[in-house]
Amino acid sequence: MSANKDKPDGTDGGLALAERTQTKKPALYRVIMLNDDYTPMEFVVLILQRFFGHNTQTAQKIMLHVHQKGVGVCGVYTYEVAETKINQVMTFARQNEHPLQLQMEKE
Ligand code: TYC
Repeated sequence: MSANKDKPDGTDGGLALAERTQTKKPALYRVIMLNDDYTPMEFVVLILQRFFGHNTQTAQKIMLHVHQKGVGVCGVYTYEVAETKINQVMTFARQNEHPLQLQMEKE
């Protein structure tokens, strides 16, 4: 069976669907963080470390990017993982009474 690596779109360009191994890659989604005037910078850095696995230096860089540009990417995931992370972070932010907003965006 083809490994489906013959063409950049992941198809092999010729074999019938039933004859080839189905290895279609899942769609990916960016988790986007939005700036606001109230959420403390340290809280945003903590979120980026705890929920998105960034080290302190990268987390500070992403936080400052969002603070200055208004929006930034926390990470890229499958739909279900992105949705779960957004729900977990928004819940944690609300528990701490911060208005932090995250959104999902297809890659
Ligand atoms: N702008 C916030 C402040 O000055 C910090 C902040 C950064 C808030 C990123 C949200 O997604 C955010 N305290």
